Amino acid sequence: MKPFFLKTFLFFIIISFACCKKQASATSANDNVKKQQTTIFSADSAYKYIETQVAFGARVPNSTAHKQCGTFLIDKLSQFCDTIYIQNCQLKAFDGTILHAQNIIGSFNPENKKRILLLAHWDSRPWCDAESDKAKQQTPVLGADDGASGVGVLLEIARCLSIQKPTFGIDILLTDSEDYGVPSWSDERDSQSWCLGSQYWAKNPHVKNYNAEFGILLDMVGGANAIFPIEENSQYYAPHIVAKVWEEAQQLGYSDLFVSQPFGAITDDHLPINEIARIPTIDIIHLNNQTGFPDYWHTTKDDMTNISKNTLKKVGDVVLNSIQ
Ligand code: AHN
Ligand code: ZN
Repeated sequence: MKPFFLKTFLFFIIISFACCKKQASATSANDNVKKQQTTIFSADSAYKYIETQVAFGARVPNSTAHKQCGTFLIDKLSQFCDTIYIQNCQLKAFDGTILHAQNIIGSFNPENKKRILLLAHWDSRPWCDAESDKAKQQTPVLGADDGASGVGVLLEIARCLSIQKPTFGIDILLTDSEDYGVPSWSDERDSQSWCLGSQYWAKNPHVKNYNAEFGILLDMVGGANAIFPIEENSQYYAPHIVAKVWEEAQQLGYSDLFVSQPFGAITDDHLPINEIARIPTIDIIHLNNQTGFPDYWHTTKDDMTNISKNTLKKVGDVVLNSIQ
């Protein structure tokens, strides 16, 4: 009896070990698959982040929608990043209005000296001054593309990075009060009236002596018919980053969007980052040689109907691949 018991006992021990081992290896294989799959940039997810921002209404500084959207963005970035910095400031607009502004920064590996900066503006413009119909000009811009699209792509990138942690530092800077520049009906032309939040950040970075190897600004990156030619200030200040990003796009087969043609120089958030913070920074922005900015730009038509998941996916892939 005894040897039989021993044999049965040993048999079960061996069988259970074999089962455990099999189970363990199956689990780890699953984990790998899951990890690879979940770090893929999801255009559906980016689209939802844009939809949520737009649902608050126009995010004009000092408005309720602006405040509510700020809370949403802080909440999302806190979910994905290692550290969050909130930079509250009062900025004076060209017309003397005091804007209660908020730059929001989410960081990965905040202690790492090697850093990359990704940015987009989250405010929307107080006036549809590109409308020909005067009655519509006082309406604020909903900014599905102009504001929400860049932020939506960056939130989705943050989600990807929270799953597959980068080995270096990444900062996601959501700038405020980019779009409070002098309206087109005014005779005044003041380039300093734009990009107030990024001007403030460049003079007062969230971390003392902040530096990054390079920066990428996303502005109007969701349009269905978007193309991204090479913006001239980007080429002037950061030619090596332009080359790297457009090359990455070509390798991914996205040269239909990332066209290797120069376009004029644009005043945008990358200017203070280049000129004041001295971080070589490019602007990925929807520009067209024939029409300039998209036709819905600074009009009541800048809503979700223009947003294309196809464009979001391509921009997301290019940026994610350019920072790896
Ligand atoms: C100017 O019109 C001077 N700059 C355009 C920057 C901008 C506004 N991007 C989106 N909205
Ligand atoms: Zn704008």
